[in-house]
Amino acid sequence: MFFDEAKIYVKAGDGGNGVVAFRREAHVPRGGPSGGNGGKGGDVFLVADLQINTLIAFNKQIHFRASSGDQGRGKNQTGAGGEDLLIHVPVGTVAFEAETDLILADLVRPDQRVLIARGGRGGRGNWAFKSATVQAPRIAENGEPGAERRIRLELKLIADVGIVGVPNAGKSTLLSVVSAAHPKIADYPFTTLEPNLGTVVIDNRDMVFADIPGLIEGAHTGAGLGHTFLRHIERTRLLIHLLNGISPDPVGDYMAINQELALFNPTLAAKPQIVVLNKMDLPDVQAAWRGIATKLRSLGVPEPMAISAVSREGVEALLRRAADTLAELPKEFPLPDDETALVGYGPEFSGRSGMSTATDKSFTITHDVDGAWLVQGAYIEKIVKMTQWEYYDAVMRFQRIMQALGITDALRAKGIQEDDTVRIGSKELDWSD
Ligand SMILES: Nc1nc2c(ncn2[C@@H]2O[C@H](COP(=O)(O)OP(=O)(O)OP(=O)(O)O)[C@@H](O)[C@H]2O)c(=O)[nH]1
Ligand SMILES: [Mg+2]
Repeated sequence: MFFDEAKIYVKAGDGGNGVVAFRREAHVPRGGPSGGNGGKGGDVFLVADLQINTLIAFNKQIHFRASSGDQGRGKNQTGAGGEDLLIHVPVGTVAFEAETDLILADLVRPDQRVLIARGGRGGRGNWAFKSATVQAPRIAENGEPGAERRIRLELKLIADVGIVGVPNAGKSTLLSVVSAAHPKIADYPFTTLEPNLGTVVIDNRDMVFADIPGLIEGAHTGAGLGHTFLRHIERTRLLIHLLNGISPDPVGDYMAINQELALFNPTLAAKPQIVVLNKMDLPDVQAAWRGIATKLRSLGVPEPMAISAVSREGVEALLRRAADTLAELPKEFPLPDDETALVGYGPEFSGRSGMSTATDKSFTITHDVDGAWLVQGAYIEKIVKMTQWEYYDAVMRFQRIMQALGITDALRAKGIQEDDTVRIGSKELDWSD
């Protein structure tokens, strides 16, 4: 089994709590505030690792948590930061946010690192709350919770050229004669159960070939093995469409496979193809070649080729043509410049809540089952977690934030009464004007 999909849960470290402390100095009855900030929570990264070939490890472990920051200390010392967590994945892994299916990271380069969940910042200690008017603040913040999210990992092979065709066309045989790969070869269909990769060198140019399991009609709906693997071809820049010379109808096969590619994903059908008839060492195939070539040309194939993977006749010309074609094609996957690129490339990711911590200040007000007021919103729920309720100043600050976000007015507008219960996240408050 080729493990090319996995779902994981990641949680970045929470920030450490800030503390309330005061300097004690001889002869000074009460020193200034000295409570330090909490340390930052550890981040979670995905790292592309050449040593790993499949996502099989994520069958066993699916929860990943980075460690939290330490709490602040007296003498205005910041707590130690939590350790970052590196999750090693194969090169070629694409990470999606499970809920939205948005691409978070496309790990195409060895050792590429992508931040997928940011650790919470440390809560501020009372030293940080000192101001001209507040000389001895009795307030500190809890650490900000680390981001958490569910992620779907998908492994897509990274190859320049995909060899596609019906079962038994000789795809694995071709790979075995042009590269050092040793795929299994046999004259029954679906010999190849997982894609095989091989590096091919011609005229000092190298390219990576992928031999894909045989495709049959209905592949796009899951028939045969094909559909699991069709997505791997999405990343190739060129296809070698290999026809089985001894098939009763190689041209019919050719059309059927193209149909499957198009039905799976139109961009697959639009990929450039080199169409090649295989098994030319057999007299019957040689006899049929002219007619097949004519039909292919009439279907719009510019220069159909013929080879024998076994005798290697025509193989070198095929490789040369593949290398020439690749040289003309744009490199399809632009890479981020920065090795430690942040999650996602597009503007749709900036400020997404799963990635960093909650920034969305919108809220809703409903009634909970027991009639209590229920205020929900990512940002205010985060503030609840970061408030140290035992300090009066902290409670006052929380109320100012409620006011600033418009939650207080919204509750009044909805008719909240003295002593009503308001629930926000894990906190219950008694309303009082
Ligand atoms: N005569 C002849 N036989 C070939 C040639 N290429 C492959 N074969 C034979 O065709 C059969 C299928 O070859 P494979 O390379 O396993 O075919 P495949 O396309 O990888 O097949 P699947 O993995 O099942 O999709 C084997 O018996 C090969 O020996 C060729 O050029 N000439
Ligand atoms: Mg094969």
